[in-house]
Amino acid sequence: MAFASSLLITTLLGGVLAAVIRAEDVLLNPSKLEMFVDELPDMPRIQGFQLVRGLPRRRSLNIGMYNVLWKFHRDLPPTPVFAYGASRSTATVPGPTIEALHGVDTYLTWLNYLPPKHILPWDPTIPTAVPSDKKGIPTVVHLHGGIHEPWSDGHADSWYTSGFRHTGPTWTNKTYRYHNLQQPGTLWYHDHAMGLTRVNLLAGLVGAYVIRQPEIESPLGLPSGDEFDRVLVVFDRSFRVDGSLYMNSTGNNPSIHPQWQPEYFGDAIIVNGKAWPYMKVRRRRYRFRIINASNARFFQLLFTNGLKFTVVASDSAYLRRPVEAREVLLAPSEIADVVVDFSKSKAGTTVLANNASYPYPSGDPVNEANGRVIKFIVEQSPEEYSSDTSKVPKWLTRYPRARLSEASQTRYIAMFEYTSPADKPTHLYLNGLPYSAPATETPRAGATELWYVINLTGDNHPLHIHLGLFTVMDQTEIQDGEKFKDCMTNLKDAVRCHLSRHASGGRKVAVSAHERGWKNVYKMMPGYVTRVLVRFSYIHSNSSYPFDPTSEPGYVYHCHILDHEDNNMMRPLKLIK
Ligand SMILES: *[C@@H]1O[C@H](CO)[C@@H](O)[C@H](O)[C@H]1NC(C)=O
Ligand SMILES: *[C@@H]1O[C@H](CO)[C@@H](O)[C@H](O)[C@H]1NC(C)=O
Ligand SMILES: *[C@@H]1O[C@H](CO)[C@@H](O)[C@H](O)[C@H]1NC(C)=O
Ligand SMILES: *[C@@H]1O[C@H](CO)[C@@H](O)[C@H](O)[C@H]1NC(C)=O
Ligand SMILES: *[C@@H]1O[C@H](CO)[C@@H](O)[C@H](O)[C@H]1NC(C)=O
Ligand SMILES: CC(=O)N[C@H]1CO[C@H](CO)[C@@H](O)[C@@H]1O
Ligand SMILES: [Cu+2]
Repeated sequence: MAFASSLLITTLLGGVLAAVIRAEDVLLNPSKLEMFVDELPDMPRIQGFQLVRGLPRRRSLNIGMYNVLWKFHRDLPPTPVFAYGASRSTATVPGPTIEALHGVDTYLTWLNYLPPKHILPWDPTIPTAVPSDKKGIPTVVHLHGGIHEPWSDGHADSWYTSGFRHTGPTWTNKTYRYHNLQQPGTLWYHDHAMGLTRVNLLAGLVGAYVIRQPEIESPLGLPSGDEFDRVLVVFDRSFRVDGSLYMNSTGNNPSIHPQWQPEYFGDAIIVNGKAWPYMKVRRRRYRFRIINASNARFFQLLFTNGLKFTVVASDSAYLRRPVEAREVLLAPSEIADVVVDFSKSKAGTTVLANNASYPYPSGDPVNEANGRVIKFIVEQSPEEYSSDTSKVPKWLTRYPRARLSEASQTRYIAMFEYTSPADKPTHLYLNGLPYSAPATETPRAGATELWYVINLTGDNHPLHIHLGLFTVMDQTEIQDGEKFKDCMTNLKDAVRCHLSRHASGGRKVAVSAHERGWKNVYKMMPGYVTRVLVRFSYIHSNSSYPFDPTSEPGYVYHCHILDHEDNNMMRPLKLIK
């Protein structure tokens, strides 16, 4: 009897608590958060190498994933997040910046210390990693832009839960080896677990990784050192008034997918873990490596006072020559590596603004909240300018260009969105195939291939190819899209549909000058065919990889809108000898 009544009390209390939680389940109005009150943090830096008698040598690192509290804004209560860190007490959102040295291995053991239950709603009806006893949060880390063996690539099915208690079907190694033999540049690491990528990143599992090669980079004279070479990790988030992260837990087709929605957009713009921060800068040049770590939000970045960007690299590779731009459009996961010269700023402050509609390009225009990113307060003392010895050189790198004549294989990749009878998206496929269908993209190691990416949806999809780098050749409007779609619905064969419809006779849209170099993500315009030349060997030396890229479990390629990637806009990529 006593037991029964305490159960009753517990149930009643539970009901009261549930009511309280529901009352608190109120979205925070972003206008309640004053902008530019938190200073931009610099994330902890961890060296990916060690010095032994003055010489750089390989280093083994352990980085954990922890459930901690993080302050996103002065006036927002601490937010439960998942954060990477060398320890629980030093874990941050984004995680520490790992600084690797070209030619020196970094061995990394990514340890999952996460609790049994997720802090965000997820959806078991899309292909998702679920441990057999349903306890623990599957995670696996992908180093985006990294060139390494499949077993170090963070394959979506190589997930594991806390203490490696449960592991996914293709999991093999606790420790990953990053060779760092590729061209110097900016990479980032983030979670890639099957069907959970969007929620694991939303919870905070992102961080930057920089490969430096002083013998090549120092002579360039770009702004350098901890103070003037800074990583900016940008993403959008929504919060409840209690500080917790808000993600809608009702799907847009709840009878099919109870939780999944096609795109997550947050109201607040977060840079290095702070909502609309400010940064005090000197009257001189800075280098910013801007990483777009949003789930789905594009950013069209521009300075309110007309200050220009000089783009020196995009994604993980330097351009041939710097390109000046007033605006930089970044899709999720794209990286703009830019120099900004604040000595050119007449005003004492300038705001980096965002002007990308969402979804991009046909959605809502930006508003007061998501149209602002970060404020720069420019120090007034003029002497600082004269002490700036950095420069932007005329030439940066001369990596061999991709040549069409080298392409040994042509592939067609059609992007396709499926909808419910009520015309709400249910899932997206590449070439009409789910992720689980056997690999159809099987490039030879060392090969260069020409891919026609045919976007038959209304959205711009940032395509990311693991291992390979590509250059964008051209983008041509599809003139007979509806016929193409009908053909794909019937035949599910992009090659036959493309060849039978002559889908490439339309208007061409130029690729921006700063996006003509080597990339690992690019925006596939809706209703266009984008041709990319993909290289499966090093771009700086044109030499093959010093490891076996054909081993299991292979790689993947996917849309980098995480909500799409999780619901089947991902395919295996299996290299062959
Ligand atoms: C990881 O696993 C692969 C395949 O099982 C093996 O060849 C490799 O040596 C392992 N690497 C490490 C660092 O343990
Ligand atoms: C959550 O998504 C559902 C389905 O699209 C929608 O009806 C509802 O208004 C959304 N809730 C909020 C708070 O945006
Ligand atoms: C970030 O990427 C998302 C997804 O591709 C994109 O929608 C958004 O515009 C990008 N934002 C920036 C600032 O580049
Ligand atoms: C922002 O975008 C809108 C619509 O594309 C355009 O009309 C406007 O001129 C842009 N504003 C700036 C400052 O570029
Ligand atoms: C790169 O290597 C491929 C294959 O060996 C060769 O066909 C091509 O000409 C090389 N390209 C350059 C720019 O050296
Ligand atoms: C060629 C093509 O498929 N274009 C499509 C692009 O997206 C719009 C909006 O969904 C469609 O109406 C077009 O058919
Ligand atoms: Cu997409």
